[in-house]
Amino acid sequence: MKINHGLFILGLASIAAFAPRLLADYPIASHRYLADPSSLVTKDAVYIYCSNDDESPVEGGYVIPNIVCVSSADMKNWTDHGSVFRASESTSWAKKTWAPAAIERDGKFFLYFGNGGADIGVAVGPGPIGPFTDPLGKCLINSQTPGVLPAKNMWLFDPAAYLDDDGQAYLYFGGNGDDNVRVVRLKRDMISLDGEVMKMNATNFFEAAWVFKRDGVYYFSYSTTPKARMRIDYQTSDNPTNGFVYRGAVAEQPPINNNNNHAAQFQFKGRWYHVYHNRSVAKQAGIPTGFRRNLAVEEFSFNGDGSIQKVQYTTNGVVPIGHVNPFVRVEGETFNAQYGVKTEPCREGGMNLTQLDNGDWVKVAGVDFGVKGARKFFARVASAEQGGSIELRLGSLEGKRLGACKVENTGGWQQWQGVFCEVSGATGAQDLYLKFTGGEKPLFNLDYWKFE
Ligand code: FUB
Repeated sequence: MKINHGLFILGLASIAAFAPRLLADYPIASHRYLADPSSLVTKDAVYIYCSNDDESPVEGGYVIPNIVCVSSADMKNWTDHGSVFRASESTSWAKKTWAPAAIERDGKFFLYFGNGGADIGVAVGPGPIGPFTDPLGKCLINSQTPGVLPAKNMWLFDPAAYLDDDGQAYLYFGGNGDDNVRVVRLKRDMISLDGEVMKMNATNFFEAAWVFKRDGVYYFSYSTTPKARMRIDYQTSDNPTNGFVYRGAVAEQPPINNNNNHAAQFQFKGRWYHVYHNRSVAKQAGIPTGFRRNLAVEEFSFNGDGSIQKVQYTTNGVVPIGHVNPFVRVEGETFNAQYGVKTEPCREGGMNLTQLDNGDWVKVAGVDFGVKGARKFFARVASAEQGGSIELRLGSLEGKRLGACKVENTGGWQQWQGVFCEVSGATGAQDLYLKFTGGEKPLFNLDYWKFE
């Protein structure tokens, strides 16, 4: 079933009374089901690592066999990097990759994940989107790891990695009980433990451990128990492994969730964000929402005493903190909102848009055409069917038409060719809509586009 998030976001007055509250940037990466977000901030982008709910049965539990990464440079448009680590292909011991967390050290990127709630693994790669491999051939932490036990009904999952200013790295994890928080020092190689696992606790601790530091203070955030309404609460300390004091809520249970809650807070280009999951996409699709979560993001700030001003779930989302340059290659799988599209690995590298039918579209927010504007549009496309057109519009699906680019059969869904068309009328910063039109059959795939 195709879900119209754009119309959802733009608002359908007639159904608004019955629809969930209409929120922008809510969801992000709305074309797929992703959960348990954690962040890794680089100079130019934030990478969000997620449990892949697309690959769990709709009503069969959290299978989650792989980790998906999405990234953004402007907090409005998100690029789908697809699956970056699949347990069955890259390990001999894990089947699941729940709630991953990533960290960079010495030019390498490390991904920690729960093999369900049983043990925790680590993968390593040369860049934020991998390729990631299993350096140990076994888990990093299980219940036999010194210091993990004794524990009552502990879930051994939800790792959060933190690299301190003094060069010491820590891994936090655990679940299901106030006394079930654990932390361990990591050696510089990031794939071996430095000493025993240490015990921590947190009031109403359920899951979703996350750590960041601000002004010398360590913030430990987590999901509270169902009894405590599965909020994201936090505690702070001036020490990374002990002395934490409960400080209250970072965020209440998100709208359209009513189930487990998982979030991360991060600073990017001077602003603080809270990325989380809820169940708005599944709800709108009318499917069971339990195992089909989606991503969303809000901005938040701090009080003068360092306490967190509780996240407000807004109706207009986060503000853009950058523009898209249309005169360099822009990936098809980079967008702010969409209708009907899917992504898949592209034979030429990265991902491409696929399953484009007549009427499907993507919106790319804040495309800056400058004063001179654009005269030509280029797209890299492939089609095993009749092709179609890419119609370019500004501001809305019915907004100013810049031109349309014809796509023909290229001989296969991964047989890529470039197409050009003349365009006019685009200057300044605008929301760009790529509307895919044609006949009844699937039209074509789109790898990337750019203007000249
Ligand atoms: O996605 C599987 C589990 O659900 C995570 O590990 C928990 O944090 C909860 O979100």
